[in-house]
Formats: sequence, C-alpha cells, structure tokens
Amino acid sequence: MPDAFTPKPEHRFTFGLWTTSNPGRDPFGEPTRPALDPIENIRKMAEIGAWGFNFHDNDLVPFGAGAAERDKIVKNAKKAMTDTGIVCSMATTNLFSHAVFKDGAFTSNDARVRAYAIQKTMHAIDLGVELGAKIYVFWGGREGAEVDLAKDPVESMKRMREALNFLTRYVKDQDYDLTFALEAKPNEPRGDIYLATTGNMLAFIETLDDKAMVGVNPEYAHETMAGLNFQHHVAQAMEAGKLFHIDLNGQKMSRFDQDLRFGSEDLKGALLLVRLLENHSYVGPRHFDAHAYRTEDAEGVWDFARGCMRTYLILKERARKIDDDPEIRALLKEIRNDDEKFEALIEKPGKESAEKLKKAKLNPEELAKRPLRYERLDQLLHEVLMGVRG
Ligand code: GCO
Ligand code: MN
Ligand code: MN
Repeated sequence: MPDAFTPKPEHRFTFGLWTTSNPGRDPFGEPTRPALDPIENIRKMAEIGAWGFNFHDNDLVPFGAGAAERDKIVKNAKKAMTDTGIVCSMATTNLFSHAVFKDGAFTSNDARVRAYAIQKTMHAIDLGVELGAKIYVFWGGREGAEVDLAKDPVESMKRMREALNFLTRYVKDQDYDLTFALEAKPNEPRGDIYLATTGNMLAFIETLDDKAMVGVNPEYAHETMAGLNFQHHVAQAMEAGKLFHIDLNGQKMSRFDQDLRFGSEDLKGALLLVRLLENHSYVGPRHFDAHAYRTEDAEGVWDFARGCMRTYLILKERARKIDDDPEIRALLKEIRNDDEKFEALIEKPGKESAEKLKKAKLNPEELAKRPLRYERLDQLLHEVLMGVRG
C-alpha cells in the first residue's frame, strides 16, 4: 500500500547495478542467490520508485565483450530507460576485479598497467556518456599498498594526478557534459588505500589541472570504518561546493566494509546526515551503495532496496519535525546566543577589527558560566526520532 514514504522518481534515489545484483558472495562463502541480469535490474529499480541507476562498465558490458555485444546491451539498456523513464545518473570503471589491477590501476608501478587503466576508463566514460550519465565516479579500490617499500607513496600521488589530468582533458576534448567525483576509502581491498578520506580527496583535487570539474563522492561506510564522523566530512565537501555525489549505506565502526541497508546502523547519525543534505539543498542523486544480507533471496533484495529509500524519507520527515519543534528551536536559540557585534568583528579581518578586538572586554570566567543544555536538546531529538514527539 503506497503511503507518505513511498519512493518516487522526484526523490532522486539511485542504486548501483552492482548493489541489487549482489549475489551474497563474501570472502568466506559462495553466492547465496543468483546475480540479476542488468536489464531486468534496471527495470525493477524503476518499478520500485528509483529515479536512476549507476554502473561500472563491466556491470553492464562483460569484461572482454566485443563491439557487437556492447552495442546490443546498450540498445537494450536504452530501451529499458525509455520504457520506464529511469535515468542513468552516474557511471564508473571497474579498476579492481581483474588480476591486471592486483597492485593498482592508476598508481601501478607498471606504466603499461597505468596506460591500460586509463584506456579502460576512457572506454567506460564513452559508455556512461552514451547512456546519459552526468557524473563519473572514481573509486580506487586497488590504489594502495601492503608493502610500502615497493611503491613510493609520493610517486603514487603524482601518478594519480597524471591519470586524472589525462582524463579531465579527455572529457573536455570530447565535449562531454560530465563531472568527476572522487571516492575515498581507508582500506579494503588493499591493506591501506591512498587518499584515505574525503578530506584527503578535497586537498588532492586542488592540485589538479581542472579542479572545477572534480568533486567528491563520500560514502557513509568508508569514514565510519575509520572511526570518523561522516557528517563532518560531508559538511566540509558541501561547504567547499564539492559534494557532487554521495554513497549512502549503513556500517558499524571499525569493521570490515559491511555495506548495510541505509539507516540500519547509527540511526541518529543517519537522521542528522539526511537533515544536513536536505537543509543545505544538496541537489545530487541520493545514491545507495549497499547490498542485501546474504540471507536474502531475489525478493529480499527488493525489501532491502525499498528499505533504504523508505528510511531516507522517514528520516527526512523526522528531521523536519525536529526543525519545527518549538522547544528545540528555543533551546537552539539559547545555546547559540548569537552576538551580532562580535560576529561582525570576526567576519571582517583587518587592522581596524584587530584593534577593536584587542581592546574588547571579554571575561572568560563570565563566558564559561553559561550552561549549554545539550542533555535536554539531545533527549528531545531522540524523542522525535523514536516517534513519541512530533
Ligand atoms: C566499495 C566502494 C564501491 C564504489 C564503486 C563505485 O567499497 O566497494 O564503495 O562500491 O563505490 O565501485 O566506484
Ligand atoms: Mn564502499
Ligand atoms: Mn561506494
């Protein structure tokens, strides 16, 4: 039965083809369900209310397929898109499955492997653009090391930069309407992956030839695995105008990469994340990079996918309740205690402000006396979240 939390294309939810076709394989066990045909996958995503799909080149076109096979698959994908109205919102390259990438793609020590990785990416970009993708994600799962002696990490940064400069130039030369989003991860599958956090990526982007074309694709699980606060990373990317894409999922801290249903861990963190995206008018896709538990059959996969979207919409509604709650609003006002005089001073660096600030009467003992009622505030948030308030 449709209700207020039934996903619709206007909500801009997307899934990777690899997420809903995940067959439940893990490092210790064989698949527990058959992988889904990509075209059927696209049609089913549309049926459950997703706005778009994403794919790695080889999720759609098998590795090593010839031109005829490729064109046939593209034709079928386009037909599924026209029939259902679903769009292709993002594309990416599989630079991690094949053994050729066992020691990295863009950062391999072997220039022929690096060249092959760039060549594969150019073909994958062509494919993504043909299907209408506007965002291209780079996730360097194999760009890292276990034996740091073997690869100079400084040189690795240079190689990564060379590859991205080559590819931004390629996109410009082809006149493609495409932006890049870099996705950080601290480890897995490599012992350590270069550019481990969204913050590292933001700094790296500033060193590129065409930095305006490149943003980030933070993933909830990735910062969380490293014990970091994901919201803060997303906020920094947003404030820098670099949040081009986002990978939403669930994850316990300091574990292997779990890729759980969105909101299934740390519900409060998920709520504040949704609030952040909505209140700061994030316009990109709400992408879920997760997969169903190994226990599920084909139908359970769609329970998982629906669950991700419903949880997002429920949290969006809860976030609005929080922002509309009179007691929460009053508490926040009291806590913030905005002082226009000092705000204006700090906002305006220069000799005049510095002089004024040096002379200003500020008594730390007095300032420290002001209580901050965070206990009450956080309890109210919990009560809204738990559904007994608002
Ligand atoms: C992971 C990553 C990937 C990427 C995907 C897109 O941990 O495996 O999150 O799922 O997001 O490869 O590039
Ligand atoms: Mn991931
Ligand atoms: Mn991801």
